[in-house]
Amino acid sequence: MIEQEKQAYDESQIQVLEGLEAVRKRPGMYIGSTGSRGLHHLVYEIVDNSIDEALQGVCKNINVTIHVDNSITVVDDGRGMPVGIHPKMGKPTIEVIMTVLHAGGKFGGGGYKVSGGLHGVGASVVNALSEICEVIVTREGSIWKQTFSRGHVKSDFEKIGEAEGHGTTVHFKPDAEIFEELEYDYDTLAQRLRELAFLNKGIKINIKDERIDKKEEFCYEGGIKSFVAYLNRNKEKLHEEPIYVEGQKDEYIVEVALQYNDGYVENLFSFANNIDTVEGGTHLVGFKAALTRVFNDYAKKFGHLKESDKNLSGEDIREGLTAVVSVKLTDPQFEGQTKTKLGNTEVRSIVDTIAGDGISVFLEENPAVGKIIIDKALLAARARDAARKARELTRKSVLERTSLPGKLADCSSKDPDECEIYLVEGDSAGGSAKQGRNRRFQAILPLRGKIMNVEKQRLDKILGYQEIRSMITAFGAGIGKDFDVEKIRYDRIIIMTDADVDGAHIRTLLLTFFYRYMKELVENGHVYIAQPPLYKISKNKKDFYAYNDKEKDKVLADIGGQDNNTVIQRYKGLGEMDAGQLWETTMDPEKRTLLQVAVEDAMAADEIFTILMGDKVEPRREFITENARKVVNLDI
Ligand code: 28F
Repeated sequence: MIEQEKQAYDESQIQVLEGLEAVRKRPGMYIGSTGSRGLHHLVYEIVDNSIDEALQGVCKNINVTIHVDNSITVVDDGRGMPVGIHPKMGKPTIEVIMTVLHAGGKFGGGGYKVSGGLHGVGASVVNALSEICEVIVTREGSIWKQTFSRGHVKSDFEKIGEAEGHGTTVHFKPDAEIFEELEYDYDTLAQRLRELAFLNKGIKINIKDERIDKKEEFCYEGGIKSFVAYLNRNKEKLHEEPIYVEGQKDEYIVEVALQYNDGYVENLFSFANNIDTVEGGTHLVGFKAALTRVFNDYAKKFGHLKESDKNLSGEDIREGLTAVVSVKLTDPQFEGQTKTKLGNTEVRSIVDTIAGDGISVFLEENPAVGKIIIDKALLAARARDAARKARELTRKSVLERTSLPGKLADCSSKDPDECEIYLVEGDSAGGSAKQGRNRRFQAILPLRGKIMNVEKQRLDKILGYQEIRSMITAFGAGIGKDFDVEKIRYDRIIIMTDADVDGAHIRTLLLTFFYRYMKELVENGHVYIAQPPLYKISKNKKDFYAYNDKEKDKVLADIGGQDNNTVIQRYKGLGEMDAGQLWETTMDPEKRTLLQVAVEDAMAADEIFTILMGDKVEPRREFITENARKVVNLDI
């Protein structure tokens, strides 16, 4: 009998080592990447265990500390990990949790595990990928400790003292053998911790950075209602308080919060078990269906819409809407390309019913707010009709092919994969670009004057603008909800503007337009920014180009310093370069550098565009001051 048990123990031991070795061999499989993302993911895995405790109502405080050596400590005041011997494994439960892959799920024993990072793999993965990992548990009057390294036990589980209270502390230092990037970014962690505090009302989450002596506390009694208020903080609100609905059916907890602003974009964010469901899913479908139905019923009932009128479309009703939908369920099914789409079919009707009932009660009780929202949706419907007509015209002209914009110098190749289009500020630079280009695969579209600020206009107005129409027809992929990135005629869309304030402004306007109306263009990495040189340095009939001050100094050093024969020209605009120079410095694929435009996430992008292009001056000043380094010469 004893023999047998011993054998079982050995087998499980072997499995354990194999399990965590697998994690070290292919870390990407467990935490997504070994870059900065994966590094931050380790923190989320540990914090998720604390959040699970909080969701059971037995933990109120979570503290996260970034230490000077970029190690992390997470402390919670939950019950503390169990300190007994694990009955099946015959060793301390803490050791099992820390060294057995997926222990959290497997040993759950009916435990209510709803939290979980994208990969939901738990503390053992963090242990496997850390050079130091220490666990301290306080419960039942004692303090217990065990330490690990790279998945292996380093010191046995032992009692190290006595104390009142209860809770778990995990301290870890990511393994330099595994991670390419070891430095934690305060803002990245703070943003996710703030989000978790919004998504789990009442929990107090502290973050402290000992490297820079910075700290913040996140605690929102209002939960996602506060989240929506926060998302709208830089916008003009149409009603004071966000609408908030919560409800539960069986094991499903549903919360929605929404508030309208005077803008034209919809900002919907959905979460399942605290995971950002970027691809949406059944919870979002249920919410949208409820919103459309309830507002149409309301509009008819109160005479804003006649019985014979056509219904308002979902899109019209969502214009200017900021909303958060959050569901918690025991067995979430994640689907989609990035496993961020909630698939549970039963969730659709549950959210539909709870959200629908709640919102109609709100409207009955707040008819003034209801009217404001309906009025806006009616305007949106009218504008959308006008936009559809305008769009049909643009689409027809695309089909006819005769009417590519007159100013476009198209390329001869028709293979989108090799084609690129330069959007060039001004006719004169446009002229040089046309002369200098490789006409086989490079198209040039000069843009004259200013591009309109699409953040302040509805689509019908935007479509009336010639420069915008030129881009739509040239790209050939439609706009707005018709936009189909597969139809794009150029793989690379390259913005080429002067390196001055106006150039930066035009660039921001174009990026705003692309992000709001051709989002996949940005998301799929089709948008680039050309990098024209800042200086030309000439000496003894030879020309050198420098793209920043540092390079200029290097060039000067390389050519033996500055003397009477040296001429340094600082380019003020593209127009100062002739066709040959423009090709050589900025357009020749062999020599140029392009900056590819990327967006980290929708929430951050919306914030940036709202601040940079919106009406409020104060947040813009703040943003530019705070991000001065990031937005060099992006002067709005
Ligand atoms: C800093 C990171 O990991 N906190 C945790 C608990 C509490 C329990 C627990 C954790 C039970 C069956 C596995 C205590 N008492 N913070 C944390 N706090 N894990 S992790 O249980 C582990 C599971 O198998 C806990 C009663 N039930 C659960």
